Amino acid sequence: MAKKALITGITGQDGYHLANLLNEKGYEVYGIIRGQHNPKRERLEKEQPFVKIIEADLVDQSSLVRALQTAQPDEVYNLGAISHVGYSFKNPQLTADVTGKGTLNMLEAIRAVGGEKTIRFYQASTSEMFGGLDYNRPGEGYNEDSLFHPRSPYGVAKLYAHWITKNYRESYGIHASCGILFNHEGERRGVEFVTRKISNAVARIKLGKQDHIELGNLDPKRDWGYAGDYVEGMWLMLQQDKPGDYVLATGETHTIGEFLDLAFKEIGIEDWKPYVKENPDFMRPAEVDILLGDPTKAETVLGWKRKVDFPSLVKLMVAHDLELEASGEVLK
Ligand code: NAP
Ligand code: G4F
Repeated sequence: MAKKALITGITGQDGYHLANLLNEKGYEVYGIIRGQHNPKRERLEKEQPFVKIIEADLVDQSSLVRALQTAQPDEVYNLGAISHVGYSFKNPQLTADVTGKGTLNMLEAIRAVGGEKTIRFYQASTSEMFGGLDYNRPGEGYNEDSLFHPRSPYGVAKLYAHWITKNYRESYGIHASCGILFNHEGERRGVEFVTRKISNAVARIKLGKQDHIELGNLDPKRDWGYAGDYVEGMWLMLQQDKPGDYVLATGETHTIGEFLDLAFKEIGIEDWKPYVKENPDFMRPAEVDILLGDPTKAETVLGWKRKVDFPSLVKLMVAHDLELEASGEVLK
């Protein structure tokens, strides 16, 4: 019998990569789509016709119960969230409801269908929970034992989701694991995130479709990996005999300026400064200055290791956007 997986956030970056991975592994893949006319549904049906779509919403627990009854999954991957940090400052309550309490709704739905002993659960936790304050293993990278100090409504909501997942593991014996993932990017990254915003703008500048890019703070450092590598880690966590929490990261950190250096070099521009304007609209009320992860536990216990390095990541994103923009296809 093929294993069955239910993915929330199927229309997002990670949902796309994870659905492909599970399909390759022979899983029956179910994906939750929200909204009465979600424009991303058509793309999903076209690109990943193997996904069985279920309409539900993380804020509506009864819809999650029905989704579980329909899919009868062996594994649930909870990737759905308001995931943009800047947006979370503007919509903190919605972020708490979806990103925080949405996780509780799914865990309660698992209990409601009696799935505590049969369903394995993955929670998409985040390095944003650490907050980037360097009082904690300075220079070594955050690991599973590092202190949390979230710096945004998103980070706070994710920390609630993280702890409620651990609590349900301890209280009800659910095989529930949290992947504390550092930033991961790629050709499916939303254009509202800084790496994709840059790769897309660089492609458009090369093709004469735009003459500059407006960005916020260029100083923060991020531990950027490739999303395709990270979904493999999610899957590995649910294949372990015992549930646990794991950091997935590259162990390297780079500034946005370094990303700009490499991206503009791809189109033959050495000095990007004339093409970049500062726009305070993209600044945040509180910033996470530096994120650096220590993936030793995932490497040792799961045998996970990222494959795509930073220069290759930038290269693949710019190459993809050059092709996309040249084709005249609309960015979705
Ligand atoms: P993403 O591209 O922003 O996707 C978010 C997904 O959540 C979308 O499919 C979205 O659906 C869905 N969603 C939003 N509100 C929902 C609701 N009320 N009910 C059900 N689904 C809802 O995010 P991602 O980059 O793939 O990340 C996946 C998960 O990992 C997220 O939880 C994110 O917070 C977390 N994470 C990401 C990273 C990273 O670097 N990418 C790092 C650490 C953790 P629509 O398409 O309909 O909006
Ligand atoms: O690309 P970002 O929006 O990603 P951020 O805030 O690090 O969050 C992402 O990674 C987290 C994992 O650490 C995930 F949990 C979260 O869901 C999301 O996927 O911003 C990166 C940095 C920030 O310091 C931001 O202030 O880039 C800076 N930045 C500068 N100009 C900008 C911009 N960010 C965005 N989105 N847009 C700008 O114009």
